[in-house]
Amino acid sequence: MSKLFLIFLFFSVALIGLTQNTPPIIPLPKSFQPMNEVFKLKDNLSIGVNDPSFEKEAQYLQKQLFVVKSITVFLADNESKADIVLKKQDPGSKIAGAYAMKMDHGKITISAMDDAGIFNGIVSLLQLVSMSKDNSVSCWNIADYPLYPWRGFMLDESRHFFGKEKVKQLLDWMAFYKLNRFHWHLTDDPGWRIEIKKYPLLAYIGGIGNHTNRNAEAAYYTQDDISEIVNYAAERKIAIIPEIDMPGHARAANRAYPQFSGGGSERYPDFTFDPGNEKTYQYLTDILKEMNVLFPSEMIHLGGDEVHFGNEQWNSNPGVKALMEKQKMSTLAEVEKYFMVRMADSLYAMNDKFLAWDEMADISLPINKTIIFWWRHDKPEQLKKALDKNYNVVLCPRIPLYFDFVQDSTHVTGRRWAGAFSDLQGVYEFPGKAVVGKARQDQILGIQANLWTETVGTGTRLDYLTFPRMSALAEAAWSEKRDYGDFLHRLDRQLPLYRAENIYFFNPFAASDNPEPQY
Ligand code: TNX
Repeated sequence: MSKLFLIFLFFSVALIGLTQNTPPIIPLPKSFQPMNEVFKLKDNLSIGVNDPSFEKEAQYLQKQLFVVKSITVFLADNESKADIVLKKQDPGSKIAGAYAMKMDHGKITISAMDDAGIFNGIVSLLQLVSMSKDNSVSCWNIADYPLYPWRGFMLDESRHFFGKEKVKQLLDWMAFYKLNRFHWHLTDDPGWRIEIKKYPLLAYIGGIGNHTNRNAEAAYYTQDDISEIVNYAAERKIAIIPEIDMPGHARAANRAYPQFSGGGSERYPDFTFDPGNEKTYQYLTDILKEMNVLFPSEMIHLGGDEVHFGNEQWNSNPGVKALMEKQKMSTLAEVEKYFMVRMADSLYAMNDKFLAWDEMADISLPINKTIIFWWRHDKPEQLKKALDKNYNVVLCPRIPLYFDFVQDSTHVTGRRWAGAFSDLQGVYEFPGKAVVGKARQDQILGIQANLWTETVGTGTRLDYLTFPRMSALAEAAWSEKRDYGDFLHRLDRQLPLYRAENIYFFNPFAASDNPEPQY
């Protein structure tokens, strides 16, 4: 960065500092008003609820006040005398997750009609608390609701496995930023990361290896681990959506159970499951049944991407040939569709929604049980197709929402697309005006960033690619009105929180602070 630019940055940040009248909260609330008072946080304050359904949220707040500030408050049995009240009451918006917060020196009241709303209010309060000095919390009156119901983050743990503690830390930060969907990419070519009781070799053998070391010791989540993480996420109002990628990206599974492998090409041997073997459908459905038990979100992502990478051998597979004849199919693309429709039916039969990458916009399925993820930023026609077919869509285009792409022109490890990458401002301003026309807006469930991990072998690098872009993602998903300068100012104030947690983040104000880590 040039000196001149730094001087410019310094003065613009200083200027914003002088005129700053937004609360130190990311994502920025819809409307707010400074109260010019402080609420003094101290031991022996009490939290009350006017509805027993908010007791879990009261406990969460109690616990976090202790974690963040070592302050012990208690739960009151009478809300009328409590200092902090969680109230079932119309917050002024009917949107799910809406809340209002009123604060003065003697009392804080968070009101909402649903527990997600109460939780969102608690998170705003906790951000103010984290920013407070001497436990004097600045008071704001806030009325707030999210722009999108789907505010997602995806982690690929097949390419590299990070484990329970890292995932919990990510869930903590997601909650801090009001992100509410964790998409967990648990299977792919390098490794299968979830225990399936009926097919134990998936974890024992499929779990061996990763993208950089094919002999790495088996790494996977047991079903107990999964339940622990699902509960941890639920406490933070985050739904977990697991992904079992099929019919392609299936090499790890195929190493464990080669009898269901059928496909591949010279470059990608054993890349797909065998759509020409009737038993494959039962096998995969059995796996999905266990997933359905483990994940209460009632939706499973079945991938469906990049099948053409390695389905060449379907041409010579006798089972596939027989299937094509029987079903009167003439192309491999039809076989792919046939396979996915059958697997989607398995999910529908369990009352789960079918989620898939944008390749699957080509098939026609019940629109209220299907969600399409638009990822190919270079194929806007695929997004248009999904919308024209009336599907609900999550937007996660590579540029700017793939976090394995670099975020700064000087970075060398990580992806680019014809030179383009995913910088903080690009994430912040997404989707902008042009991506989706007004008429189709209500089919957009939300936005999601995807962290693929071919180039992410350590927690340090995971941090670096995630922070601070996760904060920009959060504001893009929550707040309709955006002001990048004001956002940067609020972000700057949060950097000490990253440091306090030993997060190795990219510092957009002083890139040399933390050099780019390699793999
Ligand atoms: C494409 S996104 C993929 C992933 C890779 C990613 C790397 C998608 C549906 N498929 O398998 O990890 O690019 O950026």
